Amino acid sequence: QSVQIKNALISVYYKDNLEPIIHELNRLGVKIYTTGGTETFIRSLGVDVIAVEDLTSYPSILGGRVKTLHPKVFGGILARRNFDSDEQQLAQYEIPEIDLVIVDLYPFEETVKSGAGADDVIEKIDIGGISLIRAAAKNFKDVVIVASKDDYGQLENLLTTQAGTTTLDQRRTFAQKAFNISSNYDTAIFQYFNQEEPMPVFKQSIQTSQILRYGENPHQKGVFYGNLDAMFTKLNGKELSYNNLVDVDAAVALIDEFTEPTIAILKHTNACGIASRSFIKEAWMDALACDPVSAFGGVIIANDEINAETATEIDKIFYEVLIAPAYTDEAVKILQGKKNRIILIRQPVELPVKQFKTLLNGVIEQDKDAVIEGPAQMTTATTKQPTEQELKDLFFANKVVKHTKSNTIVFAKNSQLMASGVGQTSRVDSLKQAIVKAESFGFDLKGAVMASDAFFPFPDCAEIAADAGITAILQPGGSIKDQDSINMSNEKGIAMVTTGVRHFKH
Ligand code: 93A
Repeated sequence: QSVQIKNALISVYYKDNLEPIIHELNRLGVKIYTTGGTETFIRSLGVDVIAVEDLTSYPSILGGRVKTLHPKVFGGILARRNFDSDEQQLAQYEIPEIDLVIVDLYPFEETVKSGAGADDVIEKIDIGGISLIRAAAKNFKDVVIVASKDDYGQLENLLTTQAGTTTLDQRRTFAQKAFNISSNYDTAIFQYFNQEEPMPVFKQSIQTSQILRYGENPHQKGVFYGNLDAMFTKLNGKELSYNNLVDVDAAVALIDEFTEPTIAILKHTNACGIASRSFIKEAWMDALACDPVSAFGGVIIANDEINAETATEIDKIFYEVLIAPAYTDEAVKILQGKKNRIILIRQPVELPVKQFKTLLNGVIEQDKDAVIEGPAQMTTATTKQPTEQELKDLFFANKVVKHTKSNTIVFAKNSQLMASGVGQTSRVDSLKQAIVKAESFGFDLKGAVMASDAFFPFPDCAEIAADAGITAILQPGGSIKDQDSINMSNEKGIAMVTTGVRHFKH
């Protein structure tokens, strides 16, 4: 049912961005009730309001601790419209119906973060505001609740396009958001009081949540349980989507393998470009060169500060998310030019060491794959020993393999990804895909190395790789037919090392 907004109650801590809504409400002839500070602000815009004190005939008392907590306020929010006894009582006690509530709560978390003393923090536990939100959300059948500054734009839009009316669906969506806000608010208060160690797996606490625009596809709902604000500072762009989050997770895991300046570009959790260089700009240029086609719309991650010259280059392509530990001021200015691109500063935060996934009628848990084998763990199985450079590149390729979907084949040369074959149902297919990709982007595979996430059951991969120009291969080993692949490598005059560690990623 469509409801016309006639009376609004507005009580906001931060007054910014409210102005257009006030003018719109005023234009629509909506009567506005407000608390003290909000009253002053709205009057300063030249719009008339009714002070809550005049409605309740009570002043704000206890230093503001009790200002809206009164039946004359809550009655008008909670009364069921077209419900005889409720309407009678409203008339009897002279309570106006409130059909729109706008609240911006006391900034509790912000006050905690600012390092304020206990008394200040306690004073910032909002009681009246949270009650207004819960009451209005409970009565969403008749009342619109806007409990976040983020929704001002949407409200303003509704006010203008629907002439002050709202649909039941719209009110229910606002109510859902409002309960998300009130539950997160109370969780933050609980966390402040809670002296116990959080669950060891989730040091960063999964007790906060964020409703996502949708899940993997628009017809799937999605929620993130966790605290993204603890991990990233957003400099630009919209909210991370479900798919963004999945890719950002993969990007973070991959980049953490590298210590020298490195940039990776990911699509659908797989690297489509990565390079390590002495300077971050070179790393970007060589990561992009790997596959500039796939890079479009990707997630980019760097482990070093992004400077202006690197930002200028990155800015030339369309990407979804850029993550780095830092940016120079000039770089930020360049990157902020495109308003939809998400730019994040990554904060050093300890991550869970376990992984979970729902499966059948339960959940499976495992340790994250935290192992990476260096040259010391590589055993040469062939007559030919890999050169120093090949060993270095095998190490590089193995790190990429570990974070790429199985079955995986990765080609690398000079600490640059040349191509990979990802997620194929046979390893030979992955290898062939990698060869085609490398050639299509003009790479000469002569002298490049190859890493495989799992062993070779047949000598075909060694043969095809050697014929394509690969000079050193890394694989875990462990097949009963290992010797066939080793013999093939010897026959072709290339090196093969085994690591003993498989890196499946499904
Ligand atoms: O101290 S409170 O919990 N007691 C109340 O009754 C109450 N009613 C609204 N804080 C209360 N509020 C909060 O006041 C709102 O959530 C908002 O953050 C703030 C707005 O106050 P003012 O309009 O005086 O600036």
